[in-house]
Amino acid sequence: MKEHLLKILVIGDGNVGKSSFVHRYVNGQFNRTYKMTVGVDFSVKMLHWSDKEKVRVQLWDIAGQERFISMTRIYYKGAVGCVVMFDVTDSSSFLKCHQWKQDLDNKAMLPKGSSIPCILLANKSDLSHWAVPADRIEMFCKANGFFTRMATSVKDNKNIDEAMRSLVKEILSIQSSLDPPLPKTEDSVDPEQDSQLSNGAGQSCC
Ligand SMILES: Nc1nc2c(ncn2[C@@H]2O[C@H](COP(=O)(O)OP(=O)(O)OP(=O)(O)O)[C@@H](O)[C@H]2O)c(=O)[nH]1
Ligand SMILES: [Mg+2]
Repeated sequence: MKEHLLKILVIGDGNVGKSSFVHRYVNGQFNRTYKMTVGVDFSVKMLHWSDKEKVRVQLWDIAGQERFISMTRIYYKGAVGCVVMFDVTDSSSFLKCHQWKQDLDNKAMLPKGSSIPCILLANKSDLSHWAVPADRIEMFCKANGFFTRMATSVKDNKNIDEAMRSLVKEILSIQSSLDPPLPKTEDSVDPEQDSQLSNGAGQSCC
């Protein structure tokens, strides 16, 4: 069984729902009261990704309040994926995503220098008074190098697992394209070629 350890950052302005997102994803719970993150919080979730692979998702929930910004960027190093989140009812948190993404691209990159895969999450989609139109979110996502975007509601448990699964899938696909191929020996067997050995590995199971 192969185990992947993925350091994933969760960034965005204060009060957008980052800690709530992590808490929902890891513990399946939602809390209405706001408790500001100071510095960074860590959480881990283990995924049984396939018959042959486990993924240890290590989430770094970074404080979004302005006063912590100078100290939190040091935590970006070694990250292989990122969630950038804003609150759909707060247009300034959406505008700030540009800065969050630029900062990320300056401070964290993949071994060959390309930017780390990043998903844009429009959170609090359960609230009716959206301040950012969906077409603007889509344009921003394409123009700023996010591989995709999703509307989430931590409160209603909407698209939480889906967003993380999509990010993990993207990270693993990038990592496998960066890995040097193993040298083939005379008697090595390619499971893709051998239908008797093929067991559907690669499909997500959770
Ligand atoms: N209606 C609604 N409220 C949410 C949602 N997600 C989070 N909240 C609320 O938003 C507030 C802020 O959530 P947090 O998760 O603490 O925000 P944060 O982004 O971690 O903030 P910082 O730690 O300061 O960076 C809390 O009161 C949550 O209950 C959501 O999807 N819908
Ligand atoms: Mg927080």
